[in-house]
Amino acid sequence: MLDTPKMHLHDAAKVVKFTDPAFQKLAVVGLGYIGLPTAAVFADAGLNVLGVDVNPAAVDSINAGQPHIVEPNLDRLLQTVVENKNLRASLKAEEADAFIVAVPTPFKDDHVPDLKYIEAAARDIASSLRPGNLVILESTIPVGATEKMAAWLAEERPDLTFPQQVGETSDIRIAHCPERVLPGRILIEVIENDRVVGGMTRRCAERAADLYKMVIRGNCHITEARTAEMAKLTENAFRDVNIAFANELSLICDRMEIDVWDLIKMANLHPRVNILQPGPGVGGHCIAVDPWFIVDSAPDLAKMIHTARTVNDGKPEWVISKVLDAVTECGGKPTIACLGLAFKPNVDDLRESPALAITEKLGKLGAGNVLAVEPHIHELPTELTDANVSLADFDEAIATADIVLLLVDHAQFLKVERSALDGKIIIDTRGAW
Ligand code: SAJ
Repeated sequence: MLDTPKMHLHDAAKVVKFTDPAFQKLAVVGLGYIGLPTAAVFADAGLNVLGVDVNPAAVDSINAGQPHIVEPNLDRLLQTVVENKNLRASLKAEEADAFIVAVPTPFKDDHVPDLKYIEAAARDIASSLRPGNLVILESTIPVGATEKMAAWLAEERPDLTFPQQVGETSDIRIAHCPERVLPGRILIEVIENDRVVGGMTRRCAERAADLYKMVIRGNCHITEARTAEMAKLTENAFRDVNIAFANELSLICDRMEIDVWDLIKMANLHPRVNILQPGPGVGGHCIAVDPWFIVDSAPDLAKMIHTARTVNDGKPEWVISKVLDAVTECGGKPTIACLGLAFKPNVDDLRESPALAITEKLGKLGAGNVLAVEPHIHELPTELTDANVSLADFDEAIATADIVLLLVDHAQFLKVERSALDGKIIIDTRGAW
């Protein structure tokens, strides 16, 4: 279970250890899970922050002091910085001293990264650039994308000089500083974590580090932009490969009639072994996506990274086959309670969620009466209603279910009375019960 963040409203202001008069106004482009907390933390440290987003509903909600995403303590922080006028949201960029771009980088159907949002953001901020400005790209990107952003900016502003043209003497400084925060702990990690700061030149990196030092407690580690790009992808690919190892073990153990969680507990007693946990698959917009950027850059070499993606992406189908075996055992049309839709415990984020995909497929197959329990949402996404899945309350779902499928180990699910599960077929994909 995630720790409850203990952040106080003005923690960010208290950690100011460096103020730089060159940075009075900051524009943050992309107000999602990373951009909005980042903008709020800089605003809380006293900067005049403009948040920019293409979504009018998000802009209106933020200007009313209400986050459009769920993240512990963000609501209180946002309310404070909007009320004290340090943060304002807009559909359009304006002049600023520094710009942070934190827009999504999805991939296309063939797993090729799609930089269209970065290009749009670059072209949007270009008209607001002045000599001396710093532009930081925080989005997770394939290697070389910072240089591409710099090229789009230069194309729009032939009157300014950029690092790729004149090196250290450029009018505009450009750096890549990947975010590394964990959803559910964003307001803590955005301040505590060390940052990898990759500059297109050394001075670019130093200016970017100067900006982050205004709010972070962690250290800034300076490197080249391409190394920073690859570092972020490597961190998530490392985790993906390690989760794939655990997921592969879970299939092997199931066939060999060994309890995989007990096995991992035993193996992890070794001082140099630390196996992660198997689950229904890997979700979220990071670990299930970023390794593909490495595969796309070096398909002939990234064999293990590719295989790990395949193992993790194959796990939902294996879970579905287990449920179908249970349906056959029950006979007729049993009630299947699918517990959890989010991509991991105690968050509301459904992006790339294996739990969602499994529930949808079970509904579509007509395997039974499929109930979804997700305490963090109020309405089912349309793909589930279209698949004849209904949203149910936890107690009601447990009471009526013949098959209980635990997909996400949300705190609420862990508190279930064991006797409530008597006589039901339990498929626990998280090893939580
Ligand atoms: N998972 C398992 N078994 C495990 C651990 C995780 O199946 O033992 C699954 C989760 O259920 C989930 C997925 O993996 O579906 C990813 O969850 P996560 O908690 O490992 O990571 P994210 O996606 O929430 O955040 C990751 C983090 N990266 C690393 O830990 C290397 C975070 O620090 C990054 O900032 C974030 O990606 C990002 O934005 O890239």
